[in-house]
Amino acid sequence: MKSYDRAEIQGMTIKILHLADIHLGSLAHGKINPVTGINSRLEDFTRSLSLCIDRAVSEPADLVLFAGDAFPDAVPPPYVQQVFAQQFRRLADAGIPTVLLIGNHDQHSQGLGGASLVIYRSLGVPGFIVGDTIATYTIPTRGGKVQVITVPWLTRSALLTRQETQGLSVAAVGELLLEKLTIVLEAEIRRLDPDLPAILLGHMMIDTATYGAERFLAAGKGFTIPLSLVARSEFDYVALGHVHRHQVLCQEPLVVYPGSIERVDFGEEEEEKGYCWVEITQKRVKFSFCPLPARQFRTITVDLTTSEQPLEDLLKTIGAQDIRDCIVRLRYQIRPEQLCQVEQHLIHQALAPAHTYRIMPAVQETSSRVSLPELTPDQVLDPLAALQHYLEKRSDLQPLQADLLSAARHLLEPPQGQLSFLEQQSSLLL
Ligand SMILES: [Mn+2]
Repeated sequence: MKSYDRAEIQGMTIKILHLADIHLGSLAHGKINPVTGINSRLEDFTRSLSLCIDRAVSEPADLVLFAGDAFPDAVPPPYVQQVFAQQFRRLADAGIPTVLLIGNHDQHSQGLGGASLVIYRSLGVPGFIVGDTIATYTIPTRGGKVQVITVPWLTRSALLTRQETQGLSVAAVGELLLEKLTIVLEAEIRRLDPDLPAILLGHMMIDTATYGAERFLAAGKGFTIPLSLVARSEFDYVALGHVHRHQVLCQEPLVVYPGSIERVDFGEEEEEKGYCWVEITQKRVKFSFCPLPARQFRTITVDLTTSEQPLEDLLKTIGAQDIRDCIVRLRYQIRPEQLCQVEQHLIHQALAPAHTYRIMPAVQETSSRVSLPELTPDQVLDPLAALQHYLEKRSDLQPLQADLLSAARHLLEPPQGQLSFLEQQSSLLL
């Protein structure tokens, strides 16, 4: 752990709120709130975000670090932009310095069209910094000065020229990108004032992280950064974004993903949601994860194929779950002949306490497929033998069996000296 000798720093504490992956405007699994006319999921995400801002304002925090992915994409509709601005404006009003980092979802087509958050720089919001490049900021706060290195989501166009990547495989480009990042980051680290606290704020995929839904959400394929590149003794805290599952990757220094503030999809069903509260005092970093009351997701899975009374069993399974106000998906396996026993309106009734739900029946296929005898390297079937085997199993084709076989023979084994039908076709192609 670093120690700070300057008198001005001794005894001071910098209180930081670190949040990430807001994804405001993810409307999946929502419904229109009849009272407000707003999608209930936007209200959920807004509530979680406002709880973060409430904490920052009431403590107050000396610095707020947002580690990227404000919206599902770089072109959020105005009413979603407005909600985001309304919340973050409260930080500006309270005089709390804030860094908004650019995540992969905030970038418009490989960074060419700017990013959704750059408007805050254009507006000149007091105390707001937009991190869309690798840069170091020395930020004066009520708790003293702090240095923040911003590393936004990196695309190859951020660090490499077209000539450098021409003809290279994706993996080779990734390696080159990592090489460049190492050099650029090293330069920033060497310029740090060792007497001031230093934080790395990055939107990135660290190689040791475990992840869920964002693997599928990622707009572009990114590359993975080794933990050793960011877990440097020069940093007091490494504030990350991108992975939606909260996790601490390293204790010394603390390398932390706060995770998303609301569940974005079922991939995050089991994850706790929240933000991080960090206090940096001379020689010491105090860290805590603060859970948020994010809406619950619930998957109910039941196999009814062996059930004597499928409807009763299904309703019993649903009844045993606490689904009130949850986003529910019900998956059940069933045989076709059981379908008439399952009254849909009763399932809907049972699921009514849920916030929203999806019913996903999987009807088990009963028509047995024609199976071929087990094939080994020694035992192979030529096409005619395979056809013969198939026709034997297909009683409905019995009357045609002889004709089909002779037609096949004609196709595959032409009279001496002639090309087969298949050979004729392939010679035409050549
Ligand atoms: Mn991301």
